Amino acid sequence: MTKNRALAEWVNEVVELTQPDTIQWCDGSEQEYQTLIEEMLTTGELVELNQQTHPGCYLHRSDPTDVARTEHLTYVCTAKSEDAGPNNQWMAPEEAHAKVDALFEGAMRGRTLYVVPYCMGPIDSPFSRCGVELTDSPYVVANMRKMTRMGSEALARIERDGSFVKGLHSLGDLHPERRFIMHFPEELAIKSIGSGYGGNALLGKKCHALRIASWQARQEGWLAEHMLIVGIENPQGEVRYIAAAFPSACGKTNMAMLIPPTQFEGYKIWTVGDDIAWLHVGHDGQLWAINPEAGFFGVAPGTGVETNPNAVEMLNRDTIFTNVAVTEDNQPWWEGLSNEIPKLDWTGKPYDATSGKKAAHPNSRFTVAANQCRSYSSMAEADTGVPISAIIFGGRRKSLAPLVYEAKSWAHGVMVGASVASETTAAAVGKVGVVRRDPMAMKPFCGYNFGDYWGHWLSLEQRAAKLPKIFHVNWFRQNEAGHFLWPGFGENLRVLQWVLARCEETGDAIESPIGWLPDKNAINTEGLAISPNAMEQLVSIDIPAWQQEMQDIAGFFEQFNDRFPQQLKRELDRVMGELSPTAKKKAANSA
Ligand code: SAT
Ligand code: MN
Repeated sequence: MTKNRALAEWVNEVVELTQPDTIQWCDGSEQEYQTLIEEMLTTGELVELNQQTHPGCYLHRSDPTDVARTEHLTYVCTAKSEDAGPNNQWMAPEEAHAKVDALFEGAMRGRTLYVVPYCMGPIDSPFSRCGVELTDSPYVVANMRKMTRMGSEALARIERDGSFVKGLHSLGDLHPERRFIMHFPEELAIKSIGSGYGGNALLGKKCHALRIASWQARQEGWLAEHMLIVGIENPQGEVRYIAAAFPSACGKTNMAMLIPPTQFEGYKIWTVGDDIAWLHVGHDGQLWAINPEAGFFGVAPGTGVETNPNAVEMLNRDTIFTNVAVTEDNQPWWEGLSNEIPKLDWTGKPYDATSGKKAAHPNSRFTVAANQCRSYSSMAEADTGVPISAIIFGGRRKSLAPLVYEAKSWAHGVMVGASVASETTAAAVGKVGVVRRDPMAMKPFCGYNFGDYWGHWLSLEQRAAKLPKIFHVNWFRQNEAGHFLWPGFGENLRVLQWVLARCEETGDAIESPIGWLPDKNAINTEGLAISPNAMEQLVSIDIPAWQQEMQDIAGFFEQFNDRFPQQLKRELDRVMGELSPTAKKKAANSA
């Protein structure tokens, strides 16, 4: 089945352990995909949607206890616990292997074991990395085919390179008490059992392309980040690329597919990726990014013709929906798509609109090949990746964080990224809307100690001559009445325009202790119904609140002890000093 000895031996070991009835080596062909779909239609794992309006579209209703990532069951298993850091749950590798292997024992009896070779990134790019997922879920195989370059070509590359990440997955009995997502970065291995949900089960995504890859990236001198990549073409035809990190379900897919406001004639947006970026230092000293994925696993609710018309259009065919509702005529439906009242809710029961419950699960998803998106960039397939002009960090914050500000230096930018906080969303199990620190939007995804990770970020300055500028944005600021101050969506291009102007040393800015804020009229608000008062609120800072915030950040950093880089400590002290008037006065007196 393969010339690669390590792969053949590992498959044999897994077969012995899990006892599947059949083994299927996946080639990634259309025919193979169609056969899988037909099998799942027979077993009920998929139901057919309206094939007239949505050809090739199917719905998967997951187990109701298996609808999001389970961070409390996700572990990083390094030999030393300090290497996983306080940002991860840790288990000793032997213990973790023993624990999950006991659950894998005989787990595939009566099932098929699918061998899924995949490549993260363009098949011939030197930046791409391969993996093999062994799974007993045909839903996972079908999703991996949309999300990655899966099949024969990936296997050929594995046989050429000789290396791959080993991912073992089984649905197990789907019981939350027997659900674990274990990462062994030192062995380049993943073992996941008891869940069929995207981030837990499509192992190429968060498990490989973020947790394992971030570890590999540190060793090899690059970065694996939770970032979208978008190209902005101006009327002169010049394209600049931005990479932006936001926590899950904060609108990365919408931003990656943004439609320019009507006033921005001649502007075009090119989608390179919506979730993950792998960044390398090029020979020219710039950061170059590839999107390791080949598809979108996006949040359905809130995706509508107003918020993301490109997405709505791409979802009209060849899409796998998970946990959405369906209409009277069997079309997929979710909150924010239309005013129609759906017939069935996400569990398949008749929907009662008076119940006050949502019809689609708030974390319901679509899986679709990236090339179905009208704005998909041809550069997404380029082996070199795209050069990054700016890095943006953002969170969901009702208050405090201004619409946008620019870090004063690379090291300051790393501190800004390290102190990102956001209100939690439905993408992970747990309470929604609580503020938590989510450094670089990587809290659930960094495969090693954040202290070391920030040190690695800082070290790029020695290795890259032309690093991008770093910014922080907050699209989610609210006024006292709880209304969003900024319209968001396509209008965010107005902010990106200032960001790019800053990169070209043209945008007007005012220095503040937390960074450079846009000058009063620096953001183009032409044609936008926004009051000068709201705009003022959006680009100003509340000093006492920021002093409190910096105290909080300092407290958060304390847990990283001696792994916390001194350079970040100096940045923190500098910002705190600038925020404190007494410190300023003292400095002035001594000058
Ligand atoms: O973890 S998933 O990839 O399923 C979704 C997300 O949290 O971004
Ligand atoms: Mn994500």
